Amino acid sequence: MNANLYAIFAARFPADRSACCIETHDGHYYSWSDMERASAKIANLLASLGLAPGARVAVQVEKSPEALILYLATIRAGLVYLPLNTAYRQAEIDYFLGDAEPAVMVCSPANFGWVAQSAFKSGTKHVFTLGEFANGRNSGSLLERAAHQPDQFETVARSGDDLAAILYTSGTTGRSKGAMLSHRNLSSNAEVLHRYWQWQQDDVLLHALPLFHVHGLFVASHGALYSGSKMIFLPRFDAPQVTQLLARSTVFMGVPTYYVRLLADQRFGAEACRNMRLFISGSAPLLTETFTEFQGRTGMTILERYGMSETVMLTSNPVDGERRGGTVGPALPGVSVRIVDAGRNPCAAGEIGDIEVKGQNVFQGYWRMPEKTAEEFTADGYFKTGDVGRFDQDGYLSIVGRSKDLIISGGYNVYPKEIESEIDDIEGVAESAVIGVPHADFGEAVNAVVVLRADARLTENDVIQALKARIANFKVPKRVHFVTELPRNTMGKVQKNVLRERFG
Ligand code: MLC
Ligand code: AMP
Repeated sequence: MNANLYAIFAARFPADRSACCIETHDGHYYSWSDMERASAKIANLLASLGLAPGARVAVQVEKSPEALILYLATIRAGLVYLPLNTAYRQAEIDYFLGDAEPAVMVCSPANFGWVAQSAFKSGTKHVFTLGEFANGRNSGSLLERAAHQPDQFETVARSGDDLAAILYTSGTTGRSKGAMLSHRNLSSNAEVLHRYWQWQQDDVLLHALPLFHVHGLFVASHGALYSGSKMIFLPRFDAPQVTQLLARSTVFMGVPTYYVRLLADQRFGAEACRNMRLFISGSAPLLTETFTEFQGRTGMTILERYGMSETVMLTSNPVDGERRGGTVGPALPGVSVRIVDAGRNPCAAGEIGDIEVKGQNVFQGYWRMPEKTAEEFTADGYFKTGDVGRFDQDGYLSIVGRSKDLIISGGYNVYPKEIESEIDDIEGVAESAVIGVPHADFGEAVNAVVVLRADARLTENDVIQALKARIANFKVPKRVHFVTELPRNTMGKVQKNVLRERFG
């Protein structure tokens, strides 16, 4: 049997291919047959480039049904999909292109000039654009090129272990690492979630998440594709629009910020949710206050689950059975999750330790980093998540912290080390420390604490503007605090807890 993820989805598409697969916020409909034909055309175009098996297709485009079709076409053609956050700036893109050496890069028309330059410099031969261009001219349009291709394509045979996607996740030390996910990693997780969350073909998913991370692409889109269910696509999360469209939906997924923003609108309540079956939250901790307020306002209980780029989904609260606030539920069927202490001994229920995981969902390793990969796995094959938690007596997991120095802001991961090196490169900065502080909307906000050189005259705004030119906006500190020295322990390590207490 062909283990290609696309073949697995296609075998489950509704028998009536004229049914709606995607409806957009502005009233366009894409049938299942449109998805098949349009992905065949793009797959034919990609195949015509004569790429080696396993070649990477890097994509940094705005969200649209065509972006999802491009993803499906890439998988269908047996190539490896590499999605990139639209917020990434040139220096970040240069790094990904240099590290992943994609054969193809697809970007937004507005970025074509600089992206093409970066791509050609790093040896990427094919650069296409996808999306609308303000002044009508669109060099390298992928859709124009694909329009002349046949609308039938035989999905390339892949084994379960072949790579389907690489997702870059930032490293606690140094640069980002590409997590390599196989067709089986993705299909096994889609299948488990389909059953566990009781997806039905007549479910309607309101899709408001970005398409370049696990949550929007592999959890939300895969859920609907695997179940043959319709999606209502929003280009981005917008609370009033979501409130209005929930009446025609049955499933919604979001990061905790989405729920905080929905609740901030007094018009949001039980009436808006009258048709809803399931609200799912993940990517960052959902505060118990949000969980409880949501229950009070809507009569519905948010289902919280836990996952990461390297492992897709690990645990989830149940659909039937108790959904416990402050927990991410039990391990999913077929996924083995354990907690170990500092001596690597298993922890008893109630004891806090490191969370480790094993299963078909766990990735194939970091792209071209065999040593780093080896470090992150135990001798008996468990992946060290870098999260810290405890199981209760009933096997429900609570995440209580992280052993990795990571900030999660509005569901996006920010690694302090990366921001600190960017700040330290600014003329006049002696040293810096980056911390996460509680934030009502984003959960955590990035803050920087900076020590200037004796003669430097930098302001908070100078630091912020310098960073905005180099790194994605969501990584830029919301506040910059100046101090004369950083607090250190006897080993010389910066005491971030002291800084968090002072500035949080
Ligand atoms: C935008 N900004 C952010 C931000 N998003 N700053 C910090 N954290 C964020 N998450 C910046 C903007 O660039 C802008 O900067 C300012 O904050 C205000 O923007 P906004 O208009 O309020 O932001 P908005 O466009 O509404 O975006 C917020 C958001 C978005 C929450 C809707 O960030 C979002 O969709 N997050 C979802 C992330 C996600 O999909 N995570 C899944 C990862 S997968 P300025 O300077 O211009 O004012 C994963 C695995 C798993 O973790 O388990 O799922
Ligand atoms: P990413 O690398 O973007 O895939 O982010 C994965 C990280 O997000 C995990 O290692 C966790 O730290 C965090 N995460 C995901 N889901 C949850 C959740 N429900 N609660 C708390 N943290 C979460």
